[in-house]
Amino acid sequence: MPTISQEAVLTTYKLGNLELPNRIVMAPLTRNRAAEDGVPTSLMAEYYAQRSSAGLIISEATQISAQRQGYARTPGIYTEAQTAGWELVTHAVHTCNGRIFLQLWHVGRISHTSLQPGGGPPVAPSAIRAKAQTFVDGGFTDVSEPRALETNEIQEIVTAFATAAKKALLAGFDGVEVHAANGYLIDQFLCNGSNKRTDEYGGSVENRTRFLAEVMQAVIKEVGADVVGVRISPVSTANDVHDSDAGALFNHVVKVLDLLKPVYLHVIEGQTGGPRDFDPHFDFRALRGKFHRTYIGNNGYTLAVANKSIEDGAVDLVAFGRLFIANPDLVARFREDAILDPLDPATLYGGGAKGYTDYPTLKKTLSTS
Ligand code: 8OZ
Repeated sequence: MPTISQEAVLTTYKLGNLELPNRIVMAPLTRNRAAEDGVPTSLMAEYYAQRSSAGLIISEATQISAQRQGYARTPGIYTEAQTAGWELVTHAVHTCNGRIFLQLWHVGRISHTSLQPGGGPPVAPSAIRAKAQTFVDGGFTDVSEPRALETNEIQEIVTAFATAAKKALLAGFDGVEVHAANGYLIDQFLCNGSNKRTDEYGGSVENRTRFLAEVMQAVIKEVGADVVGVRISPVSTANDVHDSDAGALFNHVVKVLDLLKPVYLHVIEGQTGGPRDFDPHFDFRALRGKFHRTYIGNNGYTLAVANKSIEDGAVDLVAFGRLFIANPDLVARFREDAILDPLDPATLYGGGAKGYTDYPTLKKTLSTS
């Protein structure tokens, strides 16, 4: 019998028109196992299907065009071959009664000339190189110096997000998540450490939020608000992004998002991949109160913290990242209050089935021990 403390995450939830069997979300996780040309593989379909007992799966970050790639072997959603590859994934997840959103990604300045079409510089709000690394040809390397986008290039990127959303739904995804977190292009526009523009996309908090608002508006217009979520990371400095007043910035961001009514707001509550304790001056509870649709909390949640946060009304759903890597049956393990397996850091990024589809389920572990 589950104890009281296990119950909240295991209750059902209505997300837009989707009935989620539990409140456990698989967070987006970059694993660098797509084919060379960004085509999702049958191994990826197996990996996601293994995790389909999650209330909702959010796919790994997926580039919306060739210019938007930042790392080797990450998938795309702009060629027919990529769409066909994703169909294998959505079909496998749906066959196992799961639900999956695709995360739409433009890396901006977090890229390397060797990954850019024609070997040119990556693009960014301003020509400021990040103190960050990317993964190319089996190794890590410093990111390249970007060039600043011309004002008249921005609409084409907004449109590319909407086109990618449409392709995602055609490939069978249940919805899309706009990646506005972790120091990638949208976050680079939001934060004044990386955005020094003097046009209508830079300067005031309102101007820096304009690009995100236009992307959300375009994507929602294309596929409908009930199938569009968005992820933000208000205090994370991942990929060298920072703002001099994150409180004022993200209060405005969430106010704007609330008006646009995406189906959920997904928040990394602290440093990405870091511990749950965050800057005490940032009030995530207050942020949550400003958004009136579904709130997904993420970052270092344990089962106990997840249950308490749901019971307290601090979150509706909880996204788990690292725990889903080594525990494909995380939902069953939570139900049983079972042991959780540790992940192998050596096989996180790149490679094949090892450290990807070979983590055992609890049932398998028990039957072979
Ligand atoms: C880890 C390695 C590469 C990319 C993110 C898409 O942080 C990522 C990512 C994570 O959002």
